[in-house]
Amino acid sequence: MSFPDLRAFLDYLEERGELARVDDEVDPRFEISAWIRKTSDLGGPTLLFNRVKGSEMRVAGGVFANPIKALLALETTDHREAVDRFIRGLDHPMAPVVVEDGPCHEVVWAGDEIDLRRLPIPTYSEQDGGAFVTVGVGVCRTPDGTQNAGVYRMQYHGPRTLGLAASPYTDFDAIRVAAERDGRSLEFAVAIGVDPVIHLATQARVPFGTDEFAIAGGLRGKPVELVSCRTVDLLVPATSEIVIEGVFRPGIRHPEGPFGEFSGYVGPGNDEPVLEVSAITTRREPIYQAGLTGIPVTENHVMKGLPMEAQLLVTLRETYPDVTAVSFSPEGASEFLCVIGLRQRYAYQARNVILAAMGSAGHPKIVVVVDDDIDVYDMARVWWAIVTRFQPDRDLLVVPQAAGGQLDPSAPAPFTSSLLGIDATRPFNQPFPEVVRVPGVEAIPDPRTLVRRLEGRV
Ligand SMILES: Cc1cc2nc3c(=O)[nH]c(=O)nc-3n(C[C@H](O)[C@H](O)[C@H](O)COP(=O)(O)O)c2cc1C
Ligand SMILES: [Mn+2]
Repeated sequence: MSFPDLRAFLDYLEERGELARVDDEVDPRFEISAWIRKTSDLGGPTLLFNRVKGSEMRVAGGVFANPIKALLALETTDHREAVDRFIRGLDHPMAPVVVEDGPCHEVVWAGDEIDLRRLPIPTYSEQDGGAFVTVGVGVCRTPDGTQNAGVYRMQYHGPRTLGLAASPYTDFDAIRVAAERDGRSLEFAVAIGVDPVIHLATQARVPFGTDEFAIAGGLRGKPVELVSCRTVDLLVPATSEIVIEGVFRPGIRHPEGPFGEFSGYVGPGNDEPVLEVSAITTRREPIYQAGLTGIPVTENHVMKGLPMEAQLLVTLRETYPDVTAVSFSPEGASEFLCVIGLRQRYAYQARNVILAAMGSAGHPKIVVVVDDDIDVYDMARVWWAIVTRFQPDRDLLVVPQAAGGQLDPSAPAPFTSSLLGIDATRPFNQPFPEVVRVPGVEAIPDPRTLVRRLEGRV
């Protein structure tokens, strides 16, 4: 099975008790984000807002409110299985196919109808500079014509203009900077409300020139269907709920931000490029997809974690096949902290693995390596390994200044950070006390399933 669109995933979540419908009217200014904040903090359901102030459209929020949703997007509830599936998708990309027409063109706004105020674009955090499109899939072309897709926040500036802030680590930024250097305009399209697998595919830190829709195809086991945009030479998922098309003209800037960031702090405002909107198309009765970014855990962290884990595992294994697992846990904002499992084969191997991870495209700030008996997804066990297998004077690596530190308030300068490596593996081939074991734990059922629930209790 694969999800043809966002709606199919929302149905799938509902069947599993992972979706709640909110019938009371909600305000796109802070109220949608307050609901998403609450459900994210409780590990609760995805939300479908049926009545949104000032808009005809429904809004889905918290589609990735907690880590289980990313696993469900890959149709499993097992983290390891989800990573394996992701790696298979990366290994077997499937080129998208172009179809003649698609639901995203059911409604085409013409002339004066093209007005971003008709979209229920939320304002999320108190300190935000305005309303932001936060989980649209932004599509453009590399100079050789390959499509590139990623998620970049876009601020509402006016009825036909949006600002975009992309970090220098993204392919999009490299593409835009090159276009501007050559004095060329850059065509761009944003697809809002897509199959969740497409969202995940955009978050793998894959090499420049990789078509993220092909990775999505590999993940789905079925090519993504794309349709041609109306006013730009780009292809977008045919079943997108809403598509915004436009162009970035060279040299145009407008103040953008501030914005409540994935680090959990307010990110500064800057002069940023501006998208001139040339078309907006939607499905019939479209569902706008909202997404919160803020203190972990939010959907921003959940969308990033799993794809980054799969990609770094593949990258590290090319040199170190003894690496068994990688986690970018939400506790570390899914970017700052990386835990790596290793089946040691020679002395000090963990340290080389730490350096390789520090040099990877995810730019982690803290890298911990543990033996492969430690579950890297279980921070309680990771801490246990650190406190019992790691000696600060012997097993600590500090790299003074390196690229990294994206939106880390402790960083001395933007995109600069010192890096920390923690070798929490047992010294190779040296005596070490045996780990305590309780026989037969594997055979015991989950006692939580045996609890008798009383009506009305959570
Ligand atoms: C919800 C969400 C919001 C994001 N917002 C931004 C953003 O505003 N700017 C940015 O540079 N990256 C942002 N990212 C990360 C990029 O989408 C990610 O690095 C992606 O791989 C970039 O793709 P590219 O390298 O092909 O351009 C966001 C990710 C998520 C999940
Ligand atoms: Mn890319």
